[in-house]
Amino acid sequence: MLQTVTPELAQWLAAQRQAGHGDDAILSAMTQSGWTEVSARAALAKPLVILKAPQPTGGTFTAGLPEPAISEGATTLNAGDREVQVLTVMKLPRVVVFGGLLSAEECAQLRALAATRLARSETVQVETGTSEVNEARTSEGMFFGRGENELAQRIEARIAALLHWPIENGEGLQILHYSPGAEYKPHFDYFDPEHSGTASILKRGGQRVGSLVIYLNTPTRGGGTTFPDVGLEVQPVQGNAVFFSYDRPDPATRTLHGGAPVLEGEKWVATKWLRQGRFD
Ligand code: PD2
Ligand code: ZN
Repeated sequence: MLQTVTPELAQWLAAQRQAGHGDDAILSAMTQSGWTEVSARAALAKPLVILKAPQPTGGTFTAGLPEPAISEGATTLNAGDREVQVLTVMKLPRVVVFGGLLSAEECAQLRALAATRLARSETVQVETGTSEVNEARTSEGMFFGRGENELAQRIEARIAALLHWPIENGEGLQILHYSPGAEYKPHFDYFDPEHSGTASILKRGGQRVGSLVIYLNTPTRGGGTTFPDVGLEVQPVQGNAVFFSYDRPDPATRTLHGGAPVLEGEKWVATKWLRQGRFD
């Protein structure tokens, strides 16, 4: 019988290793509990599977990660209804900067539609899974419901074509507005499995596995998106976007990132977060 590495077994294996048990001891424990030696050895040889956090039950998840199909040396990509430039590509963290994802008119329309609905941005309260105002995030924001209007539908379809990820797995577009001095301190976009509020958040669509931050204007000065672990700063230019993905909710993905303070002018972005499964 084929024996597979379930999330529970992956968690058990990780705990054995953390406790300092060597592969021989783990192998022996597995064979004593009914594993064939061949299957146990195969399970032990799958480090990436083992590192993955256990996934919540009750949902079907899309395999793999969102990822643009960039053939070697390509400078443009087809995003369905629009051609998009590939400006910067990084492997770890997986970061891709796109040029011209939105037109100037689309940026202006999103800003205008969001303007009357802005409220002080909140962050997720890790213990309970609810949201609260936080000094680390001094922007104001709002969420469009997924597919809420024709513009949101068009942009969501374009993102799905660009990143090869189902529209249904995306959260609604979030619009953020930063005034001079406002910032978003470095953080991870995934939900920390150690926090007690995470389990309830994951029931709806599972983990976040990718983020796309689209710049809706060009601030006069400041407001770049920073990746402190790798010393990268993406300058906010209207219509451009920065994409990054994370295969597990772990700092080893090096996806710590922040919105640097806006020094002059204002900053508008639209963020699209992508989940493992349907986000209904
Ligand atoms: O506005 C940004 O540059 C930014 C930076 C970090 C946005 C987000 N995170 C986000 O929306 O998660
Ligand atoms: Zn973020």
